[in-house]
Amino acid sequence: MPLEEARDELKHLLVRCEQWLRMVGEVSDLLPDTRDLESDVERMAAMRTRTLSTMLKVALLGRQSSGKSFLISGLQGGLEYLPLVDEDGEPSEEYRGILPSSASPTTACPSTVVPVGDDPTVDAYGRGLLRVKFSGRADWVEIGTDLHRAEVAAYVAADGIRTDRRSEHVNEQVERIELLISKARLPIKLFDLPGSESEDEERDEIMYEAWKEADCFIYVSQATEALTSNELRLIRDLYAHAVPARKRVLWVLSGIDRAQHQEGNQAAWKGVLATNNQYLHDRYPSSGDFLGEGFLPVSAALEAQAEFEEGEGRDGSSLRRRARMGQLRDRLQDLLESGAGHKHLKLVGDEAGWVVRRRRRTIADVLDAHRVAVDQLEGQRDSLREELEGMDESLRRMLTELDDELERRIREAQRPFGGLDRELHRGLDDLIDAGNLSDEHVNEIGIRHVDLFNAWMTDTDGPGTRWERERAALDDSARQFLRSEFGEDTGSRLVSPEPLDLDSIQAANDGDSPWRAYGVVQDAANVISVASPIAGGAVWLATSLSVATIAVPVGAAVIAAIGIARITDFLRERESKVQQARQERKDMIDEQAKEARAGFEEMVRGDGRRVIDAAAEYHHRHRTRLRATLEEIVQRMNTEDTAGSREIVARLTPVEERGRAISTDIQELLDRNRTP
Ligand SMILES: Nc1nc2c(ncn2[C@@H]2O[C@H](COP(=O)(O)OP(=O)(O)O)[C@@H](O)[C@H]2O)c(=O)[nH]1
Ligand SMILES: [Mg+2]
Repeated sequence: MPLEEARDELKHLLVRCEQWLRMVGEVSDLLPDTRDLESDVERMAAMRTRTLSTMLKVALLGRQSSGKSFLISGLQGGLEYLPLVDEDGEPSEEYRGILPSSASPTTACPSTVVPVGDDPTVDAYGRGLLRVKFSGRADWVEIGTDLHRAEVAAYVAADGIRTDRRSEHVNEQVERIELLISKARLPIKLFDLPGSESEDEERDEIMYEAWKEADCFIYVSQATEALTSNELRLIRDLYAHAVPARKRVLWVLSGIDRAQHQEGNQAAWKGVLATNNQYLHDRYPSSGDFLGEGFLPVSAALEAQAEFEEGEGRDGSSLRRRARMGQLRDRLQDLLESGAGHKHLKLVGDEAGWVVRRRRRTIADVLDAHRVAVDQLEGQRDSLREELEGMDESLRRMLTELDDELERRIREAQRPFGGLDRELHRGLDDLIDAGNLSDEHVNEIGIRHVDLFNAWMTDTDGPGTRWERERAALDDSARQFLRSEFGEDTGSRLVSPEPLDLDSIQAANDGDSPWRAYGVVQDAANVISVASPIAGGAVWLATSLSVATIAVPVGAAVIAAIGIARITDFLRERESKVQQARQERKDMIDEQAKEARAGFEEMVRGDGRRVIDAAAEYHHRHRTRLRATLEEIVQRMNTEDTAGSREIVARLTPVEERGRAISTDIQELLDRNRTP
C-alpha cells in the first residue's frame, strides 16, 4: 500500500491507542498494575508525531566546505536567497540557511536536522529549535527557537564566536547539536558530519558512530573541482561500511551554480561530473549498487533564487529546473518508498501494538479472575499457587541451559576463523607484490581486502552465515523451553501464556539466501539502524524473541571492514622501503584477522545475550501475571462479594473489547503494509 496512506492510517490508529490508554486510566482502580500508564500515553503521542516524521536517516559525507550544511538547508526548504547591494551599488548574493555554512571550515561537530512535524510539544518555528549536547554532560540543553545565525554559529561552527553563546556555555565543549524543525520538505533526518580531513582520531570515531546510525548516505562533492586523491580514503571507508550493510549511497555534485562558465564546449561542472563518475567506475568496477546512478548535479542556491523570484511574482521555473533539487528529493523519496518508510512504520506499529497488548493482558486477567464461578475459586487458587511455586527454579534452569548453549553456539560460529588469514593472503599477497604501494595501489589493496573479507564472512559456511543459523537455533531453544514450561495458549486456563510471536520464527527459517540479515536489509532499502533507535530496545526484546536479526552480524562485518580500510593508512605514513612496506602490509593481514575474530565474538555474544534476556523477561512477566491473578482470586474468596465482581466485569469488559479491536486493526495494518 502507498506509504502516505499507510502513514495516515497508522497516525489515526495511534490516536485511538492514546484514547484507549486514557480509558484504561479511568478503570485503573480495578487493575493491579498501572505504573507508567501516563508515560505510555506520552509515548503514543511522541510516536505519532516525531517518529512518524523522521522515517529515514541520511548522513552527508564529503570534504570540508563541499557544501553539506548548505545542501541540508536547501533540501529541507530552509535556504533563503538575499540579494545584497553595498553602498557603492555593487550587487552581491548571500544565502541564509538553517545550518551555518561558510567558506572556511565550519561544522565543528556532528549536527543533525530533525523534522518534528506538527508535534505540539516541540516549539520549532522559524529556523528551528537548537538543542546542544555538551561533552561530559548527560542531558541535552535547549538553546532556543529561531535564533540569530551568529548565535547558532557560536555553538555549531568552528569559527563561531564563543562569547555569542549564553554565558553559562562559553567554556563548554560542544559534542553534538540537533536542530528540530517543524516545516520540513522531507520526513528525513539529515546528519551533517564534520569534514573528513581532520587528523583528529576522536572526531573520526564520532563520525563512524554516526555512520552506524545512518540508513543511507549522500556523498557531497563540489562542482568547482573534481574529486581529489584526498577523497580516496573517505570513499574507500564508505565502501567498507556501506556495501556489507547494503546501505545506498547517493552521489551529489553540489554548487553547480558556481561552475557555470564554459570550459571546452560545455559548462565547467559537466566536465567535473564526467571526471568524477569515471573516477568511481575505475576504482569500483564491479560495484553497481555502490555507484548507483552516479553523481547528480544540483544547486540548492539556484532553487533558493527560484523561490526568491517567485516570491517577487516573477517566473522561477527555469532556475528551478536547473537547480535539479527536485530530482534529489525524488531519489530520497524513492528510498523511503522502496522500503525504509514501510519498515519504519512497521516498527512504530509494532511498538504501539505491544503497548496495547501488554495493558490488555492485565485487564483480561482481572476479568477472567472475576468470571470464575464461585465454586471453582478454591481449585483455581491452588493451581495458581502450584504454578508459582516452581518459578524460581524454572528460571534458574532456563538461564543455565541457555547460557551454556550460547557459548557452544558462539564456538560453532567462530570455527572458520582459523582459515581467515590464509584466505586473505591467498587473495592479497600477489597484489601487494605487484605494486609500489602508491596511494592508488594501496587503495586497490584496501578495496580488495574489504571485498575478500565480506565474501568470506557471508559465504554459506562463513561465520556470519553460521551465526545466523546458530542464533536462530538459540532463539528456538528459548521458545521451546518457555512453551514446555507454560504450555500453549489454549484459552482454557486462567492465565493463558502470551503468544510467542511465531511469525518471527518462520521469518528466521525461510531464508535460502546465506546470511539472511543481508537479505532483510536489502528488502528494507538498506535500513539497518532502523532496528534500534525507536523508543528503546526493550520494546523489541519483549515483542519478539528474535531481536537484532538485522543489526548485529552486519555490524560485525562493517566494523571489521573499516578496520581493514584503516590498515593501509598506517603504512602510507611510514617511509619504509617498498619491500619492507610490503612485508608489513602482509603482517597487518594477520592482525586484522585476529581483531576481526575478537570483534565478532563480542558482537555475537551480545546478540545471543539479548535473546536470553528476552526469554527471561517473558518468564518474569508471566510470573507477575500469575501473582496478580492469584491475589485477585484470594481477595474474592475473602470478600465473597459477587455484586462487586459483577460491577468489575461490567466496567472492564468494554475496555477490553475496545483494546482487542485496536490490536486487531494494528495487526491488520501491519499485514497490509508488508513490503513485497
Ligand atoms: N553559490 C553556492 N554556494 C555554495 C553552495 N554550496 C555551498 N556553498 C558555499 O560553500 C561554502 C561551504 O559550504 P558548507 O555548506 O559550509 O560546507 P560543509 O563544510 O560541507 O558543510 C559556504 O560558503 C557556502 O555558502 C551552492 O550550491 N551554491
Ligand atoms: Mg558543514
